Amino acid sequence: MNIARRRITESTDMSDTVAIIGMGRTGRSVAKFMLDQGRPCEGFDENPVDIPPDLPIRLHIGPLDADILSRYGRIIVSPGISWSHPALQALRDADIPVIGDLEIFSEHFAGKLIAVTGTNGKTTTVSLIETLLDTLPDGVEAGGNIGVPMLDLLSRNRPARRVVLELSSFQLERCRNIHPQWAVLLNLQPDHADMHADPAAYEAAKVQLFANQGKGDTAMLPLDPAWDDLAKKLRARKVRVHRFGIVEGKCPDDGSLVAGLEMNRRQHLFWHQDGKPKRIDVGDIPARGQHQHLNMAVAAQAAADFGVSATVIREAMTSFKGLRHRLQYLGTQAGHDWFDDSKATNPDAARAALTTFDRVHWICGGLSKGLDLAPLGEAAKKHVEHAFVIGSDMETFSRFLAETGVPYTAAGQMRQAVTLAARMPDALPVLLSPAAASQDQFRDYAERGNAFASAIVGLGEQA
Ligand code: UMA
Repeated sequence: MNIARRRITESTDMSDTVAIIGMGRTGRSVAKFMLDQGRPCEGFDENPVDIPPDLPIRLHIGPLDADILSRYGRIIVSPGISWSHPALQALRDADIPVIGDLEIFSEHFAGKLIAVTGTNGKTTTVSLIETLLDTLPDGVEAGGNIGVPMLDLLSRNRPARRVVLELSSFQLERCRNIHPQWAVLLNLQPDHADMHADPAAYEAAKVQLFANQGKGDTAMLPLDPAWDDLAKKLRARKVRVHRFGIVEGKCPDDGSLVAGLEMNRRQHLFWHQDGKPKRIDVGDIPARGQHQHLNMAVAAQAAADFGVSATVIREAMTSFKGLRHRLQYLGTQAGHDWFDDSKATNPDAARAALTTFDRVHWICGGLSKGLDLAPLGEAAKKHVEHAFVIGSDMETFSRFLAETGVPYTAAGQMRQAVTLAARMPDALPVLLSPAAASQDQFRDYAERGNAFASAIVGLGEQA
């Protein structure tokens, strides 16, 4: 198909109209923003959708057609539609720009942008940054992958002057012009392998975060040597580069590590403020897990860089109990402590959760997205007493557990897994940390976590 030629000969002129692909939260937010800007819009979706009556746009339901889309002046696509969808690929092959809402946000936002990406821990970090920066006179608004579509933040009567965005690789890969004043890449683990062409494409999308940074901007990168090259390139562009991570003993004086965890006899979370390290004893932090503490150190550094006082940061860190479905303590029932880490949708997140326990009963499984479970092996062997497998990829998980030598039961459904775990004769905690996506049995990870919690409540009712 020669899209370019068809575009020229096509008689209907849609060059002033915006094509919005995907009419979920993002699509509806883009439509509202564009209509407010006086741009006519039409919506495209491959599934039937309900559009609110205050969004007067023409809808096209059905398979996406690159030829039709190529007639529109701008094509804005939602993050959940694969970048390699044949229609999007055909458009890009014909040099027709396809962008996401982040590109439009970056065109219009004139305030200070703090951007957070990474495979795991984004929402915790963004939520904490939001809490901390909200104590400043201009406050802050949070949006992006965290749930509030980013253009909604600009549609308000008084647009935010400071915004913190949680950005997924899908949002980053369809944007070229993002320019955050403060940006962090938390970590990069294999995930969303099903949605990206290859791991290199996933990494390229995440690194896009820093592409337009320059003098006066801050980039925060993990201490891992894998990021040394990027750090060097950014420094050459006069970007202020912070590294964060875990250090044995005290953090070095030379500024090479600005935030993270000090592993002394007692562990400390630290960040730098006014040129000096500030510390909190990890024992004073209610949230569990080294990975959570690292995210908290990053948030503390962001807050310090934007002028939040050390006292406020300290108060926030020592009262933060963690977010729902992220290693959340649900209480004691049937002689066990129960922890909901339903948000652990990939092996690395589950590994981080397992390592925060000495021994644990582990509820795992779901949609494994083709991810390799092997990196979980050591943690499973060391920390799991017995595993209960749920979800559609039970065979994959069962094979992995058998090969690792971890005793397991194929439970199938959440309620069954909870009932079986409750009957274990010891008093070990029970952890739901699936290492897999939820959409085989649930709408999303939140619904999976809620099903876990209600099954635990059900135990009390049976007793
Ligand atoms: N659709 C198609 N064709 C497809 C796929 C989807 O037409 O091939 C249509 C669907 O029928 C639906 C619409 O696209 O009507 C949905 O678009 P979407 O999946 O982009 O969902 P939104 O409601 O716009 O939500 C998106 C993010 N979703 C994804 O990236 C999958 C939300 O992140 C985000 O909060 C929201 O924008 C606001 O910015 C959620 C998420 O699961 C939390 N993110 C992933 C994650 O965290 O792992 C990346």
